Amino acid sequence: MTQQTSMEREARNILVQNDRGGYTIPTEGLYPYQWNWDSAFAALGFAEFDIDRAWQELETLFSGQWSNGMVPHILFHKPDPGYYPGPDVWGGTGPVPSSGISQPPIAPSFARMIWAKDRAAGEARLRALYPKMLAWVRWFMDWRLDRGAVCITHPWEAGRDNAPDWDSAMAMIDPQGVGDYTRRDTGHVNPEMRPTKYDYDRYIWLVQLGNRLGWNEARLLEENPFRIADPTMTFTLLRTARDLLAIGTELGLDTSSLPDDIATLEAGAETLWNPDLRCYDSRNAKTDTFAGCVSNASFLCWYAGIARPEMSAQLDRIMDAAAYPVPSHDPTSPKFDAKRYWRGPTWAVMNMLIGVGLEEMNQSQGHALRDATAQLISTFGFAEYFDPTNGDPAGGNSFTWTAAVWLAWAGRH
Ligand code: 9WN
Repeated sequence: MTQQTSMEREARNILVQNDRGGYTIPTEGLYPYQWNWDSAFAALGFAEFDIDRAWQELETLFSGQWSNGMVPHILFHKPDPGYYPGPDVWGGTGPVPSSGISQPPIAPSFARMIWAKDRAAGEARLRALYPKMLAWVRWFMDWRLDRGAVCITHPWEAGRDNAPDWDSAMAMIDPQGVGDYTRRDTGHVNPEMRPTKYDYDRYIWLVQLGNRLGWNEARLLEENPFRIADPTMTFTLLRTARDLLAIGTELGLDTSSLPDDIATLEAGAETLWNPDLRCYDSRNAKTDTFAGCVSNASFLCWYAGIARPEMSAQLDRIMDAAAYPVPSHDPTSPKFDAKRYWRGPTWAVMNMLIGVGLEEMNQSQGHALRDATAQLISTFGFAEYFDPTNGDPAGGNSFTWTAAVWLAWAGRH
């Protein structure tokens, strides 16, 4: 009990210390701006002790929405030399200096969770956010579908930067002319825990391409060689569409597009089913080939309201194979790397999304996953991510989303 109380205090302090006035940075130094899906977690964490601040986080995120509906993955509210690539490299075209890509659309689903804690006073704020959230869904549906599944156009868009899912597509990019640049991330954390230079050259090359094309989605569709239908985006957008339908129905708002969107995304999710792997997988939309990766994103199916016995069996296998589940990549795969970011480490945020889905669908592993995540954070701290073989904390520390996961989910038994 005492331990829980001190953990809770520490988690709140992390959110308060990372608060930059209306938005929360993921961690001091490494990530000095507002990130899209990190902010959704921050909002949920704040909702446990400062509901006004929770809504404000989401409102600030949507203040950066572009006129085409896209909500950027980074909002550069105040310049900071500690992060590369900054606003000048991106050349975002929205109302706030920003990147030119999006991130997993979890904010609308989290807005619904926050509303559940603030029904009366929160209604007006949710009503104001609703058309913006709907426009974001429209942008994905208009520009990012492949056979109904949602595609990313940059590895950073899925939030799983160097996942093995993208390896073959990354190998098709020749980052010629990318020029010299200085990474900042490797000055903040151990380079062995970060993506390689091979990856970074391609990340920056893709940013330069988007900037050159003015982030015009029609032109990017033709010219960008990187287009992957991904379970992170597909499952989170499907859930968001379901949550917006529920919100809109209850508040008497326009929901007319959502039933069709949900049917499209449900069909799209099935195009990510890899029968050989017996798992949801990433699919290269340019070549229509599977990556062959059991990742933590594969297990977001329940979060999207989809259950399959094969996925329960996969999760049992993966939970047995890792001391601290859920690893971002299958520990039995030769590409597994326990410390390198999205190629093996366990992320509390993904555990929460997976666990919430499991619990809502009454799957038995939900409880075990919540307990394992609580044990991981209480033993090893509020790290960015963890080595799944021994729990070693890795990446940045005093991390906003890990603190938020504690407050909103893992620390609540
Ligand atoms: C690029 C902020 C973000 C997360 C991502 C995570 C990492 C950025 C980076 O940090 O990505 O967007 O520079 O490595 O992969 O999921 O949102 O915490």
